[in-house]
Amino acid sequence: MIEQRRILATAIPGPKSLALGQRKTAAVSAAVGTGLPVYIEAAADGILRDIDGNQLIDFGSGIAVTSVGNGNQRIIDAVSRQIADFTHTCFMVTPYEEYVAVAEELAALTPGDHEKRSALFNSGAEAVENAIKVARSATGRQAVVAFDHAYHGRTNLTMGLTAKNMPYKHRFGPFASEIHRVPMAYPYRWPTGADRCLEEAFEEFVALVHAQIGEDNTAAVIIEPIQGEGGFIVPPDGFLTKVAQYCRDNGIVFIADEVQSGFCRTGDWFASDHEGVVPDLITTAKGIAGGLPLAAVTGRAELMDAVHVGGLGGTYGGNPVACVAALAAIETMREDDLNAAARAIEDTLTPRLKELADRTGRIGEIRGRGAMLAIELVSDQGAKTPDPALTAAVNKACHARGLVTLTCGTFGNVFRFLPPLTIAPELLTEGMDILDEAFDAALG
Ligand code: PLZ
Repeated sequence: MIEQRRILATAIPGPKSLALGQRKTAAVSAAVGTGLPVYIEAAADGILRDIDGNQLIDFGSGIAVTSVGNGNQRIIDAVSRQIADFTHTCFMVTPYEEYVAVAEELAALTPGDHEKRSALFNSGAEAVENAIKVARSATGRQAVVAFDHAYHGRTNLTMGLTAKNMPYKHRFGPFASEIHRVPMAYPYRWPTGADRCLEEAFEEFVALVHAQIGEDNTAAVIIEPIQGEGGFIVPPDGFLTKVAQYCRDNGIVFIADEVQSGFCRTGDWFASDHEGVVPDLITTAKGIAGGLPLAAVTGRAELMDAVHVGGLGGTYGGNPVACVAALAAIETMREDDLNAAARAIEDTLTPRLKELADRTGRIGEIRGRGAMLAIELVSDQGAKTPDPALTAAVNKACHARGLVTLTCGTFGNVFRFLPPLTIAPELLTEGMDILDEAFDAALG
């Protein structure tokens, strides 16, 4: 077991990581970037240990994946047992219980008490693609509505749904047709002010679908209940409810992409739970299986069963090793009440972020829920001018001090916090001390 403390044994990155970096350059496509190029050899709970003996505090969870803690013992045990039993048959060829058990858990945990079905896949993007396939097949309609600042993946269809050009879409077109974009309810940057955001964003959405697409042509509306890569944008309370109701009234499938926000991250099982929204389809991945590749589409039985037999699948989707990891992760979330843990993380971080905002005057907004929190950095609070340079400098200063941090946002000016939900409180506090230092260093 790795001791839960930060150790700086060398400069970051250290000599062994730098040497591996050279091998990487010679062997791995330059297109695959690395945010903090220390090479990891072991991890436990809130600490990652690199090959130079540095121990870093994990505020990223591998982008919201290792929510149940790095090196979770339940997952190690379940996966070890499963690997010894069998690793693969392909569920479409000869099925196994673990896949069915994950689908049962998804039916029980996702919002709504209607009859549900699931299909399992390997990545978030694949889940999103399949949710769109289900919506189109079930409705016989083609158009899909996505929001400004959305992120849904890097495959062709999901690139089209994703809003941001760099680095996701640049030079990768043409993109799939029948994707329409509408403004996101982004209170901090709503042109007429946060107070008017809810009503006006909803009105614009309705008007746009009516005038430019036609309700009857619209198969699905897809939204992240809290946007992830786009900047941890939280729509005003009531927005998701209104959009979901509008979809219901117009026979449109409402898809919540909870790939990043799901599985206790926000202090609820799903971010949709916060205002009691019941999506028709919900996509999950990341935190579902503690680091093993698994994703799912879960939704109304009449939609999921509308697709012809054999219409959904894939060689590895719902791999048994990934499935037992998911069952172990879900058991951990339930037994150890990781929703409460996520809320406790919010309670620890928020006052520190408020202090930092007051002290520096460079934080335009603190937002998010549970252990999905972010600060938006600006050079001028009045003009709300995004400050991607400061964001990058703070990020770099955190890395140099052994804190693994991530940025995001359409304008590259959002600093996000996604620690494992099991992280020790002392590491959280130490991480916040480092963030303070990093701001001081970056602001000179
Ligand atoms: N939907 C809401 O957040 C993945 C992307 C990192 P995959 N987000 C991290 C990167 O730069 O590639 C994500 C998400 C939401 C879909 C996805 C896609 O999930 O498992 O990366 O395909």
